Amino acid sequence: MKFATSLVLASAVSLATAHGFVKRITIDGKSYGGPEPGSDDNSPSIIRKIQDTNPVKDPSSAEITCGRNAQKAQLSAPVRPGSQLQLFWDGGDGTPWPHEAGPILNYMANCNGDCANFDPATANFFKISEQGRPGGENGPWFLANLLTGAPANLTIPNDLAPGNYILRHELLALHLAEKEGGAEYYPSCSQVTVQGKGSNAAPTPTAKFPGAYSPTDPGILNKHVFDDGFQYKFPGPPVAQFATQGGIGSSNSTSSVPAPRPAPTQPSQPSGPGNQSGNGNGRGGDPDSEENSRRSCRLKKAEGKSHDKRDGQDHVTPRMRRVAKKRSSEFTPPTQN
Ligand SMILES: [Cu+2]
Repeated sequence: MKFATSLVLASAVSLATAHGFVKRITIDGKSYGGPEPGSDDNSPSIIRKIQDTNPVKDPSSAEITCGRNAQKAQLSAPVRPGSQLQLFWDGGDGTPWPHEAGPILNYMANCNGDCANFDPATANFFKISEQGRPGGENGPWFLANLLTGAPANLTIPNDLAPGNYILRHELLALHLAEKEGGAEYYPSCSQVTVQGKGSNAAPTPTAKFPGAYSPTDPGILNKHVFDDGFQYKFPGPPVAQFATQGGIGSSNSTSSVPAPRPAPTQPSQPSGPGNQSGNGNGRGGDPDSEENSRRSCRLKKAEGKSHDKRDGQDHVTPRMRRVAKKRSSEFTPPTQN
């Protein structure tokens, strides 16, 4: 009996493969591919290669900096203040990114020289943007856009001084965040060279990775993450402030980030300032819409065979939970005798 159980568990674990990695980045329309995780591909890239698509689970581990066993990359892509980047995630093995709940956070740090030889473990990272729920506290997360293959979006801050920088882009999946150690971190580092005439060479505040996050931060461990009206508090330092420049018309990078390219499905795109912080006043998409729920369940079904068996509650939306709860309370067990 016990033997049979562990056999089942073992086969379930062996099927757990895909979570995600950054496969490609476009910068002002120009595309830069990256290596497959764990591959032998050592061709020059701006994206630092990671070992596999699994999440980082411990924010105090060295992996929190740039991902699991991240390798240095040889290239650096030219950008300028205001450059628009699109980061395309892949679940591995041709599957889409699988998790819909959680924020997207973006940081940069000066390499003080060539990034190709830079160890970012001691770098001073400043946050350039953070994205929660474009439609407000009950709406879907920005992360849900990625389920469709749409990219994450960010803008190089106005006024950022020229130099070589590590860009630390991170998805923080919260589907298991009700339990300590449940949150999943997916950091991805790329190397960029900022050109132009920006003057801010030392944006503040800064933080280190590891160091910036604690496993008990309210944006990382939270029993209420799937409750109606949940107010999300982003982990890490506040977004660094940048001077207004160049006519994008905003005093900081939080609201200077342009609206992401429209995704083919929910959630709807943000349209005003504040939407990037996750504390928008709008009441946009309905997270409990039948369409969202169906889509999520379809996804769960489609990937259930190969994805993430360790994560028992993977892809379960609040609505799915409520429905399940209701069903079980309505269920009358048959009389036994
Ligand atoms: Cu995953």
